[in-house]
Parts: sequence; structure tokens; C-alpha cells
Amino acid sequence: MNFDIHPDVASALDQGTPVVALESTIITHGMPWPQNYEMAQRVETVIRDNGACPATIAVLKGVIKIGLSDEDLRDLAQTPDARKLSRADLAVCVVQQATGATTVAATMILAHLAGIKVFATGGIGGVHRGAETSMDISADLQELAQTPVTVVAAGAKAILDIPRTLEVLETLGVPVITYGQDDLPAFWSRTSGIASPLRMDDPTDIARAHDMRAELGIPGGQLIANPVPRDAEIPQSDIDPIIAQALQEAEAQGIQAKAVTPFLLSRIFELTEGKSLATNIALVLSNARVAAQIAAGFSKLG
Ligand code: PSU
Ligand code: MN
Repeated sequence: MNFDIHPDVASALDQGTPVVALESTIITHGMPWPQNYEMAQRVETVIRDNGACPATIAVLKGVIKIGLSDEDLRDLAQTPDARKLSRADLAVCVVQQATGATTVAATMILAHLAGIKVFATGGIGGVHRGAETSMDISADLQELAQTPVTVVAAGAKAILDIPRTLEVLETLGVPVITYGQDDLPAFWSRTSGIASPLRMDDPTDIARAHDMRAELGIPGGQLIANPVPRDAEIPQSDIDPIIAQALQEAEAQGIQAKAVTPFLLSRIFELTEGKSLATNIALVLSNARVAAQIAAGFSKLG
């Protein structure tokens, strides 16, 4: 298998110093050029500034990359036709020597193969609104149930059906842990009005809980929901009508399957005149900081 671990990541893993994995679908399908490249660079810088080594994960011409060079990152950010790789797509992409960006699910699989326990992103996939008929439920949820990686996100986006996403996570036995508050955050907004199933305030305890699951013989990872920083928040009452409009347009245009999330994200970006993107970037940076602290916890625990 063509599995290429960047030398910085390899030496950090070797020495047991903190490493944080990063996904790449957020770069190719979640944000427009050039903000996507700037975000990807800034998030790596935040991780380094917080004492950890960043490992952005992608498949480039069939080679699995754990950690990208700056040139690779820049090229990928300008490859809008990169494949969107979830669990189902990874192996075929490698065999066909294609280029693809990894979703939360695929990033978890590859991070685990490389020996990385924690990963930072913006939002996870979940149960889409209308899933009762479309059956559109992201593979990210199943992955959290089976692959032992702790994922730091800003909660599930309000484009999803958040109560049903929580129900599925509960059924799958995935701990949903909000960092530092009782209310589950809702991506662009700090609060959702829904109580978080679990709460933790100490990154080292989050690392302990991850290891404890393994000791107990429980497969899977943890979802850490980190509220967006206050100064970057868009209140729910502002974002809700915009989401409603984007959803309506998606339905009218017959957008389906893998295209749904990217379509909604780019419409919401247009409808908020870029404010949603600024918030998205701020919350990814904040998640990277918390993930670096959890990674430091893992290194301390050994
Ligand atoms: N949610 C976001 N931004 C994103 C995604 C989700 O706020 O970029 C991406 C992530 O890579 C996530 C994927 O894993 O979309 C989920 O896609 P789907 O719903 O098709 O599984
Ligand atoms: Mn889907």
C-alpha cells in the first residue's frame, strides 16, 4: 500500500509527542479558494503554536498522505474535482490512483492506521433533514461507532436534523461530549437549545475517557462538541431562515446524496455574504486548539 507519512508526523509519532489529524474535504468541498488554502495553513499553525504536529490527510494520485507539504496543500485546495472520500470510496480511489479529499469518516480510518488518536474539523456529517424518506445519514456516525479516534467539531450543523443525529449517535453508543458548557453547540451558534448528553471541561480527562473506552473493550471514538468562539458566533435566529432557504433550493434543484452538504454550505456562504465562512474558519481554529490540548493529554498519559 502506498502510505506516506510526512517526516515531521513520523518523528512526532515515534517520540510520542502530540499529533492532531485534519480532514481535507473541508478544503475541497467545504470552502472556496483561496480561503480554503488560508484556512488549511492557519489551522496547521494553530496546532503547532499549541505544541502539536498537524497531519492533514488526503489521497493524492493514489498515495495515502498522512501530513501534507505546503505545496500539496496548495495544489489540493485548487483541485475542485478531487473526489469526496468516505469509508466506501477510499480503497477504489487508491486502486485507481485518483486524488481525493477525506471526510470525517475516511480521515478517522487513516488517522487510526497511522496511530493518531485525535482529529480536529469544523462539523461532522449526520442525519439530514428529511432522512425519514431520503435515508441520507452520513457514514461519519457509523465511523464514530467503530474507529477509536476522538473528533473535535463545533457540533452538528443546523442544516442537519440535530435531534435525530443525537438519537442515532446514542443508538450507536457514541459519546457526545460538549466541551465547557451544558448546552450542545450548533456549529455557527454556541447553543442549540438541546442539552448535551455529556460534558467535560478538561482536555486531559477527554484523553483519559478515550483510553478508558479501549480498556473497557468498547470500540469506536468520541465526539467532542466545542462551541464556536463568542466573537465569531452567528445567532440561531439569524442563521435559521437562511438555512431554510438553502434547503428549499436544494430540494427544488433535486440535489442529492454526496452533493447535498457542499451545495448547502456554498449557498449559505452566498446568502450570508461570507459571514458564515468567517465563522466556519474561526470555529475550525478553535477546534484545532482544543484538539492540540487533548493530544498533549494523550502524550502526558503515555
Ligand atoms: N460539515 C461541515 N463542513 C464540511 C463537512 C461537513 O460543516 O466540510 C464535510 C465533512 O468532511 C464531513 C462530510 O465528514 O462533509 C460529510 O458528508 P456526508 O454528509 O456526505 O457524509
Ligand atoms: Mn449523505
